[in-house]
Amino acid sequence: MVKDTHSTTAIKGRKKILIIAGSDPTAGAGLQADLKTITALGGYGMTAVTAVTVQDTRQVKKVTPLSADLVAQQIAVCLADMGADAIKLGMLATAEIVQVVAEQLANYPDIPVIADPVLAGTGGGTLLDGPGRRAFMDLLLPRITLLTPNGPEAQILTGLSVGNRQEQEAAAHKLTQSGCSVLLTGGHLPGDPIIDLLVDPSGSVAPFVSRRLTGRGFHGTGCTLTSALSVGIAHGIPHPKAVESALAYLHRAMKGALTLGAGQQLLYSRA
Ligand code: PXL
Repeated sequence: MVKDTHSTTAIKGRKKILIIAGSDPTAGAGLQADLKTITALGGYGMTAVTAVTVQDTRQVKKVTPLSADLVAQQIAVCLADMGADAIKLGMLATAEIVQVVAEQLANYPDIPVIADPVLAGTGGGTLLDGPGRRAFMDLLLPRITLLTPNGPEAQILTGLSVGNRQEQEAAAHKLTQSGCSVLLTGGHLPGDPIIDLLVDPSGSVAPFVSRRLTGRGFHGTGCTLTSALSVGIAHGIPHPKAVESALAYLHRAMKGALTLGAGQQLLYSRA
């Protein structure tokens, strides 16, 4: 009898995560960073590509969104055939893509959604346009389980200034009003240590304190942190513990960062 080598691979304990994000050819950010992180942490990542960027370690040179219909189809086939324990959102590029992502997610209300509101690249370039930002707030935010903005992103999404710890907390509270938990990272605020704040819709606030790592600038920190979080949440780990583990992974990847190009360093960690 011929042994079936295709259908027997168990993924017991290995969580499936659908990544909906853009491509970064340096593989430092975007869906490549997401896949590397999820794989390193023992998950299985699937990808629905939203856009192709052309960038090196210094700057974003070009951004080309895919058609919203193509994005919707990638999501639909993965979820119908394979299912997912969590969905991780990164760069969404346009209002049309935001809308079809919201429509697809509405078919799977029980899957947790962890979202990095990617608005601009670390190397410049608009990664979600103005109408996309409004659609994100109106259509997607209410469906998100945990949102992970940095200071500038929170500032744009709320219209509030995020220049100090009190403002960071106020902006996070405002974002939770649509029902999601928020991890508002503090790396853009001056000083050492960095304080990231986890705020949930009930109003509870948990600070996470880390030493600031210096270097030539790190590419893909938001993608890596959010993907690591999505693995913890796929396992059903409570948010504070998932944040602690994801930050530990992020710091390992920052400490192991590689200097491969002329610009920012690329995060690297095997686990
Ligand atoms: O780090 C945010 C980000 C997300 N996704 C893509 C990117 C970037 C930053 O450059 O290129 C595709």
